[in-house]
Amino acid sequence: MSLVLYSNPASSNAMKVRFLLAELGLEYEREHVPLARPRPDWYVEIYPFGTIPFLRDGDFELGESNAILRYLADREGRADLYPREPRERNRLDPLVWKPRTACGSASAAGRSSSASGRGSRPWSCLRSP
Ligand SMILES: N[C@@H](CCC(=O)N[C@@H](CS)C(=O)NCC(=O)O)C(=O)O
Repeated sequence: MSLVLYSNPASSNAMKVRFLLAELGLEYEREHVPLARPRPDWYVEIYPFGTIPFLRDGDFELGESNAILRYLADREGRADLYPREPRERNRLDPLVWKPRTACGSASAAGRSSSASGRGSRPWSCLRSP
């Protein structure tokens, strides 16, 4: 099998990737990586950053959950999930990469939030661990 996901059931970052793999209907092998630090030598050898998840696709290797999501959507030609047109794509990117920054900067600037604790921006309630 060409796709191997290095993952842990407790990892929300790995879960995002598992959700997308399911949505895409892709079969893959799952390699368990313990959450405890330090990470096992065998894992650090293949992925020196040691974070979870990590993807192997044949001889191509990729870390960082958001990069993996983008790669898989592109690989499968799913422009409905990750657009190819630059303006559409870049309208989506901040939602993938920046929600934590948006929350943080709103609170750092002392701006008030609504009663629900959410800011005024639609993405300010999102989390990308
Ligand atoms: N930015 C990375 C974060 C990966 C990450 O922090 N993964 C967690 C598991 S969800 C982890 O490895 N945490 C344990 C640690 O860093 O020791 C990504 O999105 O893949």
